[in-house]
Amino acid sequence: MTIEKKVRAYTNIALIKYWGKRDEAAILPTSSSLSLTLDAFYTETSVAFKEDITQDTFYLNGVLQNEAATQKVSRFLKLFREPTGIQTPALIKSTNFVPTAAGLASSASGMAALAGAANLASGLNLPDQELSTYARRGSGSATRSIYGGFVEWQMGTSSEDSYAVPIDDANWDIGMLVVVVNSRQKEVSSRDGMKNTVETSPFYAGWLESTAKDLIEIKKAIHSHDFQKVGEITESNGMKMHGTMLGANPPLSYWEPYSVVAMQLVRQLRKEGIPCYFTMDAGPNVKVLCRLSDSEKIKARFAEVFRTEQLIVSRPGKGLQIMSN
Ligand code: 2P0
Repeated sequence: MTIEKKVRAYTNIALIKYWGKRDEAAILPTSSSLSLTLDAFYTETSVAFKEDITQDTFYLNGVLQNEAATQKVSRFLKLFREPTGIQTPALIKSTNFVPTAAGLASSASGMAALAGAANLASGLNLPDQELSTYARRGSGSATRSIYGGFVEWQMGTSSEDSYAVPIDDANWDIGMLVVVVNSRQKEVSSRDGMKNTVETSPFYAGWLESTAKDLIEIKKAIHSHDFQKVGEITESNGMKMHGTMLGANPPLSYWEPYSVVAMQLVRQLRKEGIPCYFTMDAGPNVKVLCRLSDSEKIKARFAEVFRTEQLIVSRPGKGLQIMSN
């Protein structure tokens, strides 16, 4: 008998970015990072070890997945099988809850939900901090999705101490507008993009030095609820990460024309006295950090340029949730 519980994990957006590994296999980062968990985008996953199936079987959004996708899950489940001795095949059911047309299916929420469900089903019952090191082995950004609000992923010194730490519950008039510029699958995965950047960008040493300072400053700003400072550091840190990519060989850029349009609109809104700041990840979409109380006003201005289905406002999200079946 295994306990089949659904676990929900929310995605997160980094304000201080993770962009590079020092150990590819263990997914150990070259720097610490810090994110905001969002409640508008999440994944729900259940894992059940079953005697009546012959091999691991993975359904995503109700669709049986092929061997490659299933193998990725099986590789991850090995982390839970090894310490428990469980050999039984697993039935994994996962659903991504992403507003229509957003195309923001995320490895952060996906791997964090899988880690949470496997933790219950295997009976390993790791505490959250240790569970975050397991989620990390699936995908770096998943480390941070174990917790809600502002979360730091400490780079650590080894696989055991490279984990997430909750910093603040973000329950102080913080929100994010996600501007979906393009929901197509990206051409260069973040895994490949960051590897190439670490190996070839002459700006990388400067990035490491600068992001370490940004992390210290943003934590101070979060603790004093200084929204402007949090926003300024976020915008600057994201741009510096994209700067390292432009310096890579071959150069890498995830921006599209409408990404720049969105960034310019953020700057214009600031000129008009509405505090908001942008960040971008390994794709063309723009995330606007704002006061939750300003979010509808900001969304209305973006709606003059973008379709409303491209604009999703989110509040801060919670940590892993065990759902009642
Ligand atoms: C982040 N990104 O901190 C950064 C900023 C994208 C840009 O984490 O190779 O899917 O699985 O560890 O976590 C996206 O990379 O990469 C990411 P892997 P992941 O959110």
